[in-house]
Amino acid sequence: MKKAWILGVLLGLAVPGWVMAASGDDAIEYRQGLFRALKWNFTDMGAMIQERKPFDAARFAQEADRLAALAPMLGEGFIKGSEKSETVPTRAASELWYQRDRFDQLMQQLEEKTAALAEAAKHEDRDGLRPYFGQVAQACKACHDRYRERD
Ligand code: ASC
Repeated sequence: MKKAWILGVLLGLAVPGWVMAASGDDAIEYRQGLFRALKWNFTDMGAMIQERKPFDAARFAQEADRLAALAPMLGEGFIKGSEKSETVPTRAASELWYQRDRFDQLMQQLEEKTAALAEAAKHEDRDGLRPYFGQVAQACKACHDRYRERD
């Protein structure tokens, strides 16, 4: 019995950091990673929509799928304890935390608009996709205007 207890303690000490609950810093890094992935894909789509590069329907559809997959993950990264950090800079505005319902509504909008864009990308051409793309851009901006601090 004693042996088992000692083994448990030893194993407990050996548990690496990632098995433990996520910290506020982890949450900030997680959501920033998602925002960067969104931006990477959205920027490429924007270049196609604005005719700065040739329209590639398969690629556009793949990128639209990625936006639709990433958008519902964002909210998870805004957990209690991740409001501010000593070590990881965040531009999440203080209003976000006491207007959480409004913030969640805007996140919901982003989910809906990215899903609509991904659906449209299955059959629309560039001109047909432009309004759907514009609605995603508006959803990004609506939230940034309220809940992202200025640079
Ligand atoms: C981007 C980017 C944003 C959005 C926003 C859309 O490429 O970095 O924050 O698009 O400008 O309105």
